[in-house]
Amino acid sequence: MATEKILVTSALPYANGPIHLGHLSGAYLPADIYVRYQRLKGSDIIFICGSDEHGVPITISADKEDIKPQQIIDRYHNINKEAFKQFGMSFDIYSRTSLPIHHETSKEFFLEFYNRGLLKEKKTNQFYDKKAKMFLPDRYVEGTCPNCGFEEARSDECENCGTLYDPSELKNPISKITGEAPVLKETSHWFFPLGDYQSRLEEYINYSSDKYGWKDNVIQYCKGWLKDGLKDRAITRDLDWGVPVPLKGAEGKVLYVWFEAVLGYISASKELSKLKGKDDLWREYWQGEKTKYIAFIGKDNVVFHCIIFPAMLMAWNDGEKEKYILPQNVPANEFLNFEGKKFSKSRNWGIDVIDFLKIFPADPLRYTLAANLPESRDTDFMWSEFQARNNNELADILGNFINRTFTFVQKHFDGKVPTRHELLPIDKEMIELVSGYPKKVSEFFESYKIRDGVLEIINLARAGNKYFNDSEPWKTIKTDKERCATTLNVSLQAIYTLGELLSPVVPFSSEKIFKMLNADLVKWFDSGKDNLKEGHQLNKPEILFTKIEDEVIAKQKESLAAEGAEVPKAVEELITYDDFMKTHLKIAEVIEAERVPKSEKLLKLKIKIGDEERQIIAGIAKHYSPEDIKGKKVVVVANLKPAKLMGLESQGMVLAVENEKGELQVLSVDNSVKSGVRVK
Ligand code: B3M
Ligand code: ZN
Repeated sequence: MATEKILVTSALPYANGPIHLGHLSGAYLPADIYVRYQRLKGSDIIFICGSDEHGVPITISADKEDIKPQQIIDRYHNINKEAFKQFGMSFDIYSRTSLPIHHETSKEFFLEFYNRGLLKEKKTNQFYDKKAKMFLPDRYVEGTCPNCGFEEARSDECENCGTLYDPSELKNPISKITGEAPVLKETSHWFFPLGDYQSRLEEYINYSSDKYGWKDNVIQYCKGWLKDGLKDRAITRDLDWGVPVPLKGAEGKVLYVWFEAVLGYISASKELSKLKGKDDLWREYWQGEKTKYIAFIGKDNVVFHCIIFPAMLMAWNDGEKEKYILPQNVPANEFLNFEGKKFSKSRNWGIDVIDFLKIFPADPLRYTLAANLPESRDTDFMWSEFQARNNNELADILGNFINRTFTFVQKHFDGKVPTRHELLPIDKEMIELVSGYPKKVSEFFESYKIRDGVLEIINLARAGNKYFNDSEPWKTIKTDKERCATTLNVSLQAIYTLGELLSPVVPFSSEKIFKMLNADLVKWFDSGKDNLKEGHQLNKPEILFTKIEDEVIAKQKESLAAEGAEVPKAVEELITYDDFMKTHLKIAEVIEAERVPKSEKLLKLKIKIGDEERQIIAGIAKHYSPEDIKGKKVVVVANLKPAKLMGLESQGMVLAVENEKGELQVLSVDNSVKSGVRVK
């Protein structure tokens, strides 16, 4: 059987911020597990990713910080590249769309379509901000959705009801740059005739989803788009950051970021080829008829990967040049939420990968995310689950089985693989179970059920533990050394298999297991056989997983509570006097204060608002000792819904400001003001 050629891409993250755990669950970890598994199988595979460095998300981030887009992309490209590396992503290349090779590739596609007369130039009316003297990209305009009345709709698309409309239909538009009402001004753009590909796309999606088992969520999403009928799509924008439109008279216009970002997969593959010294290598994957192309993405990117990108490739393929293959499968995931809520940068809700890995090793995170991938519905990352999966599954089941076996062999068999003697039914069952595992897990992975595959592997560790217990080697070592040797031999072979099957999931720990086994990995389907020879010398065992203490988790939850609750809203909206009066700000006297145990940030305060006593949990412990704050007259929000912080009820909020050094100062008044007085 010829080795299979596989091309795998993961969505190119925008280089406008650090990636968080949600990104990993969507498009990266499942892809990495799949690719590592395929490599073990012996497949000829390349794994492509890189930063998406154009488009409005980048310019918005640059505007916010008042720096150049280039500085933004340099910063986040490096941060994200490093985060992926520490997380163990095994990309063959992590490229960037600002590279010349990408600009050339994108222009080549545009010009191919343009020269063949495929593109239509159309005059459109676009929002223009007179004060900022610029055309406003979609995301810079907000208004009321003409369909559902949602008030924060974008200029051409409503996030609430999903409707796409013409900007002229948006009600009460406002420029996000100046806050003024923009005017519609004529500009011209090039349109890709997406509608012309409707029936071929339907055929492609029906055929591939049927033949290759596309996920239901993906099919439904595509059908929704196709049902509405595809229309021409503008593939240029008035913007000064991006790939310039390669035509005379098109100054100030760039290619629409999504038109070129998907081509980033191709240009990154070209760069990889250059680095390998074989300039045409990329063609073997992108233009080899027998290659299968799998695109891993999150659900918000489905339309671009299942409809627009395939249509672009079909359009290219209608020409004279060498033809590209289309995605064979697009196993898009749903979203991962964080402790019950959406990840949110502005509300400081969630945790970035780079920060997470400063505190915990990558493998427990990989395992926890893998065991909970949002493959068919949204799932949650919970700190408590992370701790439980690490402590109860990785440390207690897997780590324990391996550690016990190794320690026993060191102690009683000189660290050499013991001889296998007569097999009893219990041994035979275990051997049979182990030998069937590579196939079993492979079936899950091949059908992109990564989560089920991972959970299945941990079942093998469970079975190994049980086998060890039921065989009671600590007894048989005294009564029947041959029996004991057999048990350990079978256990070690199972550990070998486990180490290999786990290698795509927890690669760092798998490497340690193989170091302990003093052995190399074999091809995936050989890993269930007896791979360790009798008498083979093992290395000393090392600890694979350390338990995570309650305090460590409590600290994470606490900083989340403190941050998630206190970040101010970025956009200043005007409110009426009545709105303001809804907030009851009152003077309160702090009568008692103490630290919250196990927390660095929180103080438990007893306060009096007039005659009324209350408890407030305040995130000020780093800046105020209990003595500092006691006796002060502070300003509190008196009608805030009670909330729990570290299990303690907080009945209100103490107001504070941050100075330049990041120190908090509680707002207070002198003693002449009576407690209970309202601030207005
Ligand atoms: N950068 C959107 C995202 O990060 C976009 C993906 C591009 S894939 C070619 O969700
Ligand atoms: Zn709407």
